[in-house]
Amino acid sequence: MTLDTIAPPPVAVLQRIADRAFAQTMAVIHHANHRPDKRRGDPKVGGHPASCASSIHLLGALHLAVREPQDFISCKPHASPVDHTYNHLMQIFRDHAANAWFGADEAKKIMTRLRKFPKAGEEIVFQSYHARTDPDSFHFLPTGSVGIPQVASIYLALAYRYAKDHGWKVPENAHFWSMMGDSEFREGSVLEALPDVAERALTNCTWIVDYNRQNLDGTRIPNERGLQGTDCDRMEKTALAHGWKVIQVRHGRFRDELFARPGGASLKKLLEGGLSDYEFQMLLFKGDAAEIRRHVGERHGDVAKLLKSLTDPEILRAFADLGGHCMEKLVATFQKCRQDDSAPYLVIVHTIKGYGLECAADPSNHSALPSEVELKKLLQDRGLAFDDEFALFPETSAEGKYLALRRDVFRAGFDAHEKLRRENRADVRRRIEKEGGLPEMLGIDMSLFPLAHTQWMWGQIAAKLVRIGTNDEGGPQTAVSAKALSSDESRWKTAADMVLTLSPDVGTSTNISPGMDKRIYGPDYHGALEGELHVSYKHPELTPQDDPWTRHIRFEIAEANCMSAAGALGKMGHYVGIPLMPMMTVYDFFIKRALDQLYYNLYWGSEFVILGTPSGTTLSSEGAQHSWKSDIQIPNLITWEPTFGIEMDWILSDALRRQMMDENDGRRGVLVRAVTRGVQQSLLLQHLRMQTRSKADGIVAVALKPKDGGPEWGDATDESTLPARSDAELLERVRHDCLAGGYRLIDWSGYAGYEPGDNAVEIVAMGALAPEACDAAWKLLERGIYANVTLVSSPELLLGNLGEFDGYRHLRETLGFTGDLHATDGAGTSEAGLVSIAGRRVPLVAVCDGEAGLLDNVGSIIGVKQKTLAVRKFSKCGRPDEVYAYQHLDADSIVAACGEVLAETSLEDLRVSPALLERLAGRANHERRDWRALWPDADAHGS
Ligand SMILES: Cc1ncc(C[n+]2csc(CCOP(=O)(O)OP(=O)(O)O)c2C)c(N)n1
Repeated sequence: MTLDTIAPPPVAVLQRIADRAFAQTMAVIHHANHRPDKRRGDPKVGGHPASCASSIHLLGALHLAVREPQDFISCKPHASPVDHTYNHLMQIFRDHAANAWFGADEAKKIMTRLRKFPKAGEEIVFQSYHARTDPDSFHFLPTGSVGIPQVASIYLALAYRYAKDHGWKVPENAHFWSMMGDSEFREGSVLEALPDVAERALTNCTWIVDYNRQNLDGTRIPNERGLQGTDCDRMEKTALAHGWKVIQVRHGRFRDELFARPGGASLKKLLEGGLSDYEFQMLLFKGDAAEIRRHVGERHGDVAKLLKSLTDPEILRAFADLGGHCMEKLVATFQKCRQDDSAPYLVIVHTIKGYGLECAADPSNHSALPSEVELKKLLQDRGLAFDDEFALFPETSAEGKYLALRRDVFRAGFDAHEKLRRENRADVRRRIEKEGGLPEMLGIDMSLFPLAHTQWMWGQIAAKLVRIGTNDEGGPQTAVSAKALSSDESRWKTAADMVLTLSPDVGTSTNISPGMDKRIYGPDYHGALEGELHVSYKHPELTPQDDPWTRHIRFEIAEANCMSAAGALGKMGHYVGIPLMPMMTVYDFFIKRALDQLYYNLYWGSEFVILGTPSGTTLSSEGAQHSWKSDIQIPNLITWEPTFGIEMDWILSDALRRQMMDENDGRRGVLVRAVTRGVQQSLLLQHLRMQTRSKADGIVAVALKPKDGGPEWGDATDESTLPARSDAELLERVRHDCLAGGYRLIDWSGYAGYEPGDNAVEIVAMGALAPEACDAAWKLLERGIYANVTLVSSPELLLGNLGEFDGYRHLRETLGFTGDLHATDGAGTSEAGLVSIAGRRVPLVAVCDGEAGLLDNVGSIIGVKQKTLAVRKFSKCGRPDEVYAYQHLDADSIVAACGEVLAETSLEDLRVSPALLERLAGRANHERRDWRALWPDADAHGS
């Protein structure tokens, strides 16, 4: 059974189904607000009946007649109960865990669980707004934050097209429907996306505005004089100017009838802009025919005549007869949008907020709830009992038969979709296995680049991935297509095929030009004039094409659009089994422009990489306005900040491997921050080789040569005379540590004279400030202070949400950060006979080019004194060293901070009672209540 074979039912059948859906939607909301376990002081529940009511018919037309299984829907958050109700009537609630459809009885119970916390036996609930966990989430985009899902939806259309143009199998004929409120249409994100849809020829997208002229705060009162028209006209003009086609569904059939009578044309004119929205709303709300006659008659004589010929109820009916409640017109309109693929469509559907409810058109109806009496009547009028309010239509009724057909089509569509998804995913795995599995790194050769920055390295990696991915696609010869693949490179083939880059107009300035050159993806609407006119320049050629060798999607300065696109492209693994890996490159400072979109992507479970570059005050020449970096901690996000080029390779290779192997649970979104300040790459191995654990086994204490600034320590061995393990071995160790969140770059343990608790301090640094931290360590050594330097590669893994999951194991165990009290000189006996031992912990200084919160909790995790140097004021233009000094992030400031924490780390006296000494010596046995028994798991992480 396919949709083509189902004859559309008479409109009356659709209308009756919508009618029942209306009453049941109200019942869903009623349940949410009348739970027996409600307690005084609980937050309000709500559920937005009026907002649902205005959408009931337009969503009905979509669900019952026009939508097909391969389509996607996004919906204004407050109408989600309407969708659930139609899906209930069609019986398409799915048990995701059991991989089965819920039966009618269970579905009825689920309908009572809107906004309920899942409990044993009642695990399946509905979130307030569409969520992935809902039993009817198939092809529904999550929502909550208005203005975002509809944008995600258009980029999902783009992702489908991209996958198809690149040879992947995607469902045919998908349409992307988004419904939104009229106030929502004012969101900047929506307006930002408007031009992109027609420009990218996404003609399978339809946006529907529920034009009810109200929002949360009340009746919307647009200034028609200022806008030179009503708000729906503004919307229409805006969309037309951006290449959309627009349909306004203004009038119902009764109005059409009146328009055909004498004076009807004037009535139509009056209802299409002759009244302000505010006037219309107030007259509608007042519901007084005499008032309408008077108000209209004063200004529109010919309409007055027509109104005079109508009875009072007819006048009221005419006023309320908006097209948004006419199933017939809505179905016809949406079908047209689906069939016409010459442009995206904006459909402005004129509706009444609270339609069919006592609160209709009431300015204060946004959160108004119908009383139990009203609900009972709504149910009763539709033949539903209050205690079986979610009853389905009888199977033998026209409605029941039609709904059963839709159910079968949707269930079969779901199964077919799942099958395709699984096959695609298996195909990707099979290809990767056949290629020999994924290597641990891409192996960028940096030997000719002793001074490199992480942004440069990103460019190298992007170019290599594009080269590998497009190697067998044919296409133009460019810098990235010249070389044949090595055997290791060939193992990346399928994974690299999934990679594409995108950027809001900062691709060339963030070093990814080679991958962009002649590889811009987009509708191929005019040829490359460079060739035709024989012009040449040192710049990537940017005319878009839809060929399989394209790999970059270019955006205007539209960070939010680009972020939404990254999210949508990164959902292809989940939806279609094609794990595209969008890598978005953006100035880190401007990520916050798209923070809500980033949050949405993560909530949605999308897989993507964001390269935030350049980042921090290290972008010193841009100074004052570009310099800040925030501590972004959102579930499902992992943040990285590499220092050395090789780390960028490890990190991106790991991210790509995890995505291909589906091993990125809890870290599907990857944010990597890079900089444009060159760092001597030799710093890494130079310091690694010095560590005692990098030397041959059995070395207990070594010393530095005096010329290196280290104090001479008796007959300890000069470290430079001791060979270190192989570079490959050292780098492999650091790779592991780097991918776990951080590694020790300078580590004095095992050095003669190193005495934690006395002359030792830990410096924890991140990214571009590594050279400053190293400088500070060497300066401190001249004063006899041993400062270890640890580089944080991922604040998230080491100290953030992901670190917290395993009790910061890497920090505590692998890197050995502890709050241990190290005994020093100064033991004694007090008058009370207590023996005292003095000790100190090793204090630490954290230093980061960004908000202090990025590294501010190391001390509290391990329990030692910490001072954090961070960006605490607006910056200035200058050289990096000048700006670092201004921000107190330079080596001298780090030295001073180390001195401060050492001074402030007080000598702690440990008073030991003779009784404890007795017990410790095993000479006394004393049963005591141990507090650990109260939290048996508290010690599990070594705390
Ligand atoms: C970004 C964002 N801002 C504010 C809200 C709170 N909010 C939810 S619905 C709403 C009003 C919606 O009005 P409109 O778009 O006209 O839809 P209606 O419910 O009136 O049909 C507001 C302010 C939100 N969910 N998301």
